Parts: sequence; structure tokens; C-alpha cells
Amino acid sequence: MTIFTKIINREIPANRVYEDDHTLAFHDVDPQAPIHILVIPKKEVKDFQSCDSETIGYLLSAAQAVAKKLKLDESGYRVVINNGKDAGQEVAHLHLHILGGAKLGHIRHQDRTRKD
Ligand code: DGP
Repeated sequence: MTIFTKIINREIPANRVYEDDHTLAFHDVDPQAPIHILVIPKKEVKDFQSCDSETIGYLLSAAQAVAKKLKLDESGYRVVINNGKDAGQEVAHLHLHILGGAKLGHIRHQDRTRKD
């Protein structure tokens, strides 16, 4: 069981912003932007790669609802999913990051030699 399942079960606290039958959204404990929300499926899914399309659909709809609720829908926001080791996924329960509340910088790869 991951820490996110404990949050779903209210065994540990989280600052919740949205909940429906399939998803839960709460503030990230270590925000990387003025607004940083995590959206997770209530079902235990390890990562994006192993997720079914129905669950992804629920997560994306929840992200839209969260953006609207927090008034990010007009100012803009970024949606990020870290999948696996190289992406730095720390918690093995699928989660979608919503980042906003300020102009966000671009993520650029340092290696300029690749042409593809
Ligand atoms: P990732 O690197 O994509 O696996 O992101 C995991 C995020 O989860 C990271 O930004 C910090 C956040 N996080 C980890 N533990 C907790 C927690 O107990 N509560 C909350 N609210 N966020 C957590």
C-alpha cells in the first residue's frame, strides 16, 4: 500500500480540493509551482504505462474540474505525469500533477546533439 492509498482512506491527512467516485485531488506536499495539485485514481494503479483508458479518462476529467474550481482554466496550467524511474516517479500510485498559478518555465533537454 502506498502513501496515496492512505490518503484515500483518510489514514493520513491531505489538503483535498476535489473528489468524485473514481478520483481524488489534493495539494502536493512539496509544491513546484504556486498551485500544485495531484490527481489520483481511487483504484490502485501503479503507473501511467499500466493504466487503462477508462481510468485515464476519469483522471483527465477530474483535472479539468480541478482547474476550473481553482480558476486555472483561463490563466493556464500544466499537466504532468512522471512514469517510472527516469522520469523520477517517487510514488507507485499513478498521479497526475497540475501546475499553475504563475508563468511556468519550459523544460529543456540539455543534449543539443540529437536531431530527432
Ligand atoms: P512523483 O515524483 O511524480 O512521483 O511525485 C510525487 C509527488 O507526491 C511529489 O511531488 C511529492 C508528493 N507527495 C509525496 N508524499 C506526499 C504526501 O504524503 N502528501 C502529499 N500531499 N503529497 C505527497
